[in-house]
Amino acid sequence: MQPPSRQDYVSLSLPGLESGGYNNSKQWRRQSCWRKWKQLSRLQRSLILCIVVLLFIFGLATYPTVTEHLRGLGDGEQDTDSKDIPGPTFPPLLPEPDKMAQSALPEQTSQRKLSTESRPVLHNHLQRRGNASEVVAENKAAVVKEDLEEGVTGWHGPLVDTNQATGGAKSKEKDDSPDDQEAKLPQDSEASRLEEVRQAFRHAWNGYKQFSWGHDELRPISKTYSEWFGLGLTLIDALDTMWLLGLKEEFEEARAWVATELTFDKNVDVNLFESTIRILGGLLSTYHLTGDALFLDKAKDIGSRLMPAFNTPSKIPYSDVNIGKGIAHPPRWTSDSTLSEVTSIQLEFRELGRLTQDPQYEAAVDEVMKQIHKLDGKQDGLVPMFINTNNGQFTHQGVYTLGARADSYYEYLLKQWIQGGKKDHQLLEDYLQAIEGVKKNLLQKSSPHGLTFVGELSHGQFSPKMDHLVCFLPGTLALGAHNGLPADHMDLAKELMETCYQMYVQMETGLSPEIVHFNMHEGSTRDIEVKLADRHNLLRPETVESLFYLYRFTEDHKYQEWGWEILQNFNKYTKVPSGGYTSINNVRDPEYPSPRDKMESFFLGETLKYLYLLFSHDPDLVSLDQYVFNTEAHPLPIWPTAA
Ligand code: DMJ
Repeated sequence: MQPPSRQDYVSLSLPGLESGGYNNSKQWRRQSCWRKWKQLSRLQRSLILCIVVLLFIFGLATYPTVTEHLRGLGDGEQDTDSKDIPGPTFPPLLPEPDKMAQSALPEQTSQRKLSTESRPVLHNHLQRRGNASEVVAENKAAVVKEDLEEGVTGWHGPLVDTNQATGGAKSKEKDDSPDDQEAKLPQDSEASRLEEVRQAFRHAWNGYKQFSWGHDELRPISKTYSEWFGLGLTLIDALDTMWLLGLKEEFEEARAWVATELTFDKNVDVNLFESTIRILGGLLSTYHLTGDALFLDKAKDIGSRLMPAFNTPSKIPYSDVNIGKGIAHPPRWTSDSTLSEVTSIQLEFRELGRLTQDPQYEAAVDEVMKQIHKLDGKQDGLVPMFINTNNGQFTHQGVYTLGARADSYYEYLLKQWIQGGKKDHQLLEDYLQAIEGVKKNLLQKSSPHGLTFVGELSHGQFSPKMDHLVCFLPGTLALGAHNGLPADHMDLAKELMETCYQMYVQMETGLSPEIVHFNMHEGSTRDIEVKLADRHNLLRPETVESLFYLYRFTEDHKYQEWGWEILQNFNKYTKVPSGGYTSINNVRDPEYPSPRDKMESFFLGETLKYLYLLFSHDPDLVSLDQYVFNTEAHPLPIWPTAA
């Protein structure tokens, strides 16, 4: 058969393409547009120009800074050399839930010293109620309409009278004297606050149980669920929280689901980092707290199924793995992995390696750290946000942040050093250098009140933008100081803790937005600005996490008070009457914070756990000298020092 001749094809003639090709075509289109424009009336032209100008102004007002366009999943970090791994030995198991719940309802609050520090001379949200943005009012109507169309009738703002109960928000309108503080801390405050967290957990759990049992995340407003990996993410993330809170019944029903329903033999793509910190971390931690081998078996299963991620030309892991097929791949649009994601899986895989005595796990994650330790492209210990899985080189160089895509790299440098018995000097050096890098490049003071904050650097240009995610840093700095690192780390931790608290207290709902920008110009009237696109709150844990560390190490009750206020505001603005808590769109509108209809698994895995630990006066309830928390708040044992 003859191949078709050129004439067999249909030929299309387009005006402008026939005689002169692409350039003439463009010219033709330009002329045609211009003719059409001239045919419009003056009014029509003015209207179009107005719309273009408005769109331009709106675009400028909401255009994301340095890293926001790259924003996505998590954070990360770490490094280490292979070590001699001693046979598994465990720190003492914690008491059974019932017993623990009782021992956590004690009487010795008076032994603790009361803070004599006065309150920060800054704003509180009660004083700023009138400042909600006008734009919010416009948005509100649209959202209410949308919710009504979806059949949402149960949402309202306040559910809890913030003036009730002990201490907290009410007294913030004046500076506290020591007497005031004493008044806020009756003998039973610890017990009642712990019970309040348990109630919050039960409420969240009831929503999950009713509407999303066995699925990944609760959508509490629409009373359904969302699936991410299809692995019961919230249930697994919440296991050790239930154990620690003494919620035995809830724990047992969740355990039964893990025993009978949970299977990883599924044709699903999971994100390596997220499934490591939430699932592998959650199972390992629950195994250590309970001694129940079911959780270790499940941890081994998911751990081995994640390993194909490390089969890359560079040994820098891909972001995604199909755990059923054993095939890993990068995201569709790039062969890069996120820095924090490849450097915040080390605590978990190292522990899995120790428990199984299988060297492949630690070797794989150590290799990542070794490569990153050696790479060029860091600035004073600060790392770029992406790394290429083919050639193992940093990409998108010149952008440095402690927020999304880099955060837990710094956290895991310190925590791996602690996990391994403080022997790996390379990890320690990288951590110390990075903190010096933060001080030199990213630390600034706001105006007018001089809040210390951590901004971002993009190709030499400083941006006063700070993610809520950065609020892990006060806790990490305090943990380092507790482990013998320079005392000025603790000073910085306290300053940043104050800033993170102000990110809550200066909002009308008393809840922090996802991102803030700090004013640095003399004459500014307020320290913190929030862009329209950044006003959401996802029920994130970082601030209450740091409050927990700060309280543990200083015993200053003000940190408990701050956490108490935050819990009350979560109850007031994010609790959904039919069950569960929801992330919200607008922390600046106390009348209608606009629910997003999602309860992230970390609200149960992290936020409520850290609040519970913050309100407990028992330093042995997950001792920080025996356990190190992974970046999803799952405690893993600090390895016994080899003899
Ligand atoms: C969690 O999954 C982890 O804390 C992670 O390190 C950062 N993001 C969320 C919580 O905000």
